[in-house]
Amino acid sequence: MDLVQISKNIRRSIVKMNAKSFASHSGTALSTVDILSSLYFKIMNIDENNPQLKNRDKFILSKGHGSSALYATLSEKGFFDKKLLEGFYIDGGILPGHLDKEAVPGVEVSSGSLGHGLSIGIGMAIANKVDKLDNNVYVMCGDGELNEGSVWEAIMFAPQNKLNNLTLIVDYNKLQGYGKTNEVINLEPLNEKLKAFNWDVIEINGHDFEEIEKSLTKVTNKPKAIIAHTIKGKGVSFMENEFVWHYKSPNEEQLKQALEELLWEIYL
Ligand SMILES: Cc1ncc(C[n+]2csc(CCOP(=O)(O)OP(=O)(O)O)c2C)c(N)n1
Repeated sequence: MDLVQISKNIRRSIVKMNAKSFASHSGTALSTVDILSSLYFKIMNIDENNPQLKNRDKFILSKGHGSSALYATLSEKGFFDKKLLEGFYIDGGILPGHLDKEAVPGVEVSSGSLGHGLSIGIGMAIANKVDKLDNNVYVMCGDGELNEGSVWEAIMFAPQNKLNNLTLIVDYNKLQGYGKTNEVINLEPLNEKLKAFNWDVIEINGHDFEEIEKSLTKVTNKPKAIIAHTIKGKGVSFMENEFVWHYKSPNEEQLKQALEELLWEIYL
């Protein structure tokens, strides 16, 4: 399994989807891709032919405005026909702009209103313990999303309940909707804060497949937080670290350039 190639395919789908529907959030989606491909193609116990499998691992994209990334990953994995991606965020299409768990198989939680995914993931992790299932729950939040107080309630709650089957992944791309995260509300020192709340904390490069896999498979006796340093817009040169790609969608020429780069770019 070639995670580099899979991630490129997912990125190509993302830019095509967002160009076709004139949608925002290309940068948001692109920063998550290498973690999503690792989870869905290497780490998680899931079955695309049986999405409701009882003993499955679950992933929640709490930053639901990055929906194009999860839809593209699920279709790449075979949960549904890639043709459906063409109906992303347009009238008559079945894939809404923010994540909708009723739209297609494989989306575990509807999201888009920030700050709720971790609490929902905690509920799932507790349910697994009650049902004596040893499955894991993974929740990805944006760094800006950590400005939401509800996330910190969940961060307090999980260790109290010894949820070693829960992983929080912070997609730390350093940008959010209205500027740089450290200028809006600085999260630092994030590692120490999460440790103080009694989480097992690992810091990684969120585009390095080895580091991603090592962090996701590390066994802990507490809830685990992975601080993944990522690049907003990763993989498309003119989108990388450019705040404006939170909002803009690629025009025809930009789409062409993005697709060329994603085909030929020498990765990492
Ligand atoms: C409760 C709530 N408040 C505000 C918004 C508007 N909003 C959409 S995206 C965004 C910024 C999110 O930044 P971050 O979590 O860092 O995600 P990124 O796009 O950088 O990956 C905001 C404030 C929202 N979706 N939900």
